[in-house]
Parts: sequence; structure tokens; C-alpha cells
Amino acid sequence: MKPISRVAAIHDISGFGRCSLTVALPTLSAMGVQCAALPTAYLSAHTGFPRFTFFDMTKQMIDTAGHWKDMDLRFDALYSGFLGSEEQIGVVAGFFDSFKRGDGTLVVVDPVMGDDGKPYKTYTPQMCSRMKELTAKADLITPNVTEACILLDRPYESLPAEPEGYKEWLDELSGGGKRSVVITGVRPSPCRIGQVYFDRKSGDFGYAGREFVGMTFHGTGDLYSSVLVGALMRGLPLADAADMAAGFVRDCCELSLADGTPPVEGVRFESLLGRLTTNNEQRTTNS
Ligand code: PXL
Repeated sequence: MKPISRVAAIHDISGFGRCSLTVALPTLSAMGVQCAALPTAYLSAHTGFPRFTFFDMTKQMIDTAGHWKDMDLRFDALYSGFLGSEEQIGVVAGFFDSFKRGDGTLVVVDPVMGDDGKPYKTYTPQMCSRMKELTAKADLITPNVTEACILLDRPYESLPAEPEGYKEWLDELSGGGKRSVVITGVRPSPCRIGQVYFDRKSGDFGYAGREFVGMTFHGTGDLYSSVLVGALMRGLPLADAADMAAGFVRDCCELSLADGTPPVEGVRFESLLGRLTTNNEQRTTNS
């Protein structure tokens, strides 16, 4: 049997509202990936709800990293998302330095900061600015269009109308070809939604799109990035992994719309997880 891929997932755990670890853990497990969870914060519900509790887990993160180092744990990917404080950006950067073993470890940063042109409630301007330090350490980053604007200090109003217009953005975000980039939430027309990507391995730029179901749901960026990471752990090229993630998220949105799922509760992905379990016994390599 092939060895299982192991990913360290560094995200908050929002008790209610399908995002971050409550999405990453089941998704990666369904895809045949062993997931070690490093929670950044515990929230009663994600920040899209009018009220939520927030428990910062920075100290626990530092202690956990120390314990994992003592155990000599090795990871095929380090995958970060929503962070709880400015200090945590340094902690996660240190975690990457400590656990990255050359090309054998894929560092994926989903620079979770905001959506619809606005930062999330707990993200300060200092945090947004320091997120650039973390993306500089990544092999692959997955900002949505809002986060791409923040990382590049460009106004939301300057978003390109056509996927082609993102080439310059992808080039800048890739650090001149150093890292792969997927920008999610690209809207070439009112009835389409998709991603533009740059693959540092092949040098390819591309667009993977789907029909827009007509409603946006919370946490779809986390679901997208988690499927993407799982697909890369299976050895898929970035273009195929991006397309697989786009298709899965779209199907979950379609089901959620038909089901009347409130958008703030995230997508009903549970019923479709079985689709991700096929081909789990294929090869395992890193991108
Ligand atoms: O889906 C991104 C996300 C992750 N974690 C928390 C959030 C959000 C978006 O609102 O609030 C806590």
C-alpha cells in the first residue's frame, strides 16, 4: 500500500458555520490524507455571524510545535489559513522554517483576510500587512480576489474584468515565478465564477471556471483550498487540482441552494464527501 500523505493544517476552529478546520479535516481525511490539526483560535461561530466568542490559541500553538518537533514529526504539506492575531503570523512563519524539509514539503498559504472587498472583523491593517511575510514563504498561495488586492495594495475597484487581465497580478503574487498562485472568486461574467492560476512548475497561466449558482456561501474558500491540497497530495498537476476543487465547490453550492441552506452556515459538503474518496490509492507526490 502506498504511504499516506500527512498535512499540518493551521486554521481556526469555528464551532459553528462550516469553515476552516471543520471543513479542512473532513475534506482531507476523505481524500485519504492524514491531517494533523494546529488550531489558531477557537470561535463559537465564524466572524460572519453577528456575535461570536474568540479564544486565542497562540501559546498552545507554540507548545504544540515544540512537542511535534520533539516527536520528529514530518509533513508532506504545511497548510495555513485563518490566523487569530498579528503575533501568530510570526509563529506560523517559524513553524514553516522548522518543519519544511526542502522540496519534500509543500507550503500552502491561504492568506485568509477578507471577502467582498472588506477585511474580516478580526483582521487589523497590521495583520493584513504582515500576511505578506507568510505568503513570501509559500510554495503555493490561494487568495480570493479581495485578498489578492490586499496583498498587492491594489483597490478592489481595479479587479480585471477578464481572466486574461490577471496575468500581471499572478506574476506579481508569484514573486516573479517563485511560487504557484491560485486566485479564487474571479467573475468573468455575472453567470460565471472561477479561478485563475499560475503554476511555477510548468510556467502555465490558466482559468478554471464554472457556472455561478446565483448565491455565495460562507467557507467556500476553505473548502476549495482543502480539496486543492488533497488533490496535490494525490499527485495531480495544479491545473487538474484547481479544476477538481472548482467542480466540487460548485456542486456543494448547487446542493446547498436546492436544500435552502442559509449561506452563513456554509455549504452542505457532508453529503458529497464520498465523491472525494475515489482514487485514494493512486500515487503520492508533492507539487
Ligand atoms: O472562511 C474563512 C474564515 C475562517 N475562519 C473564520 C472566519 C472566516 C470568514 O469569515 O470568520 C473564523
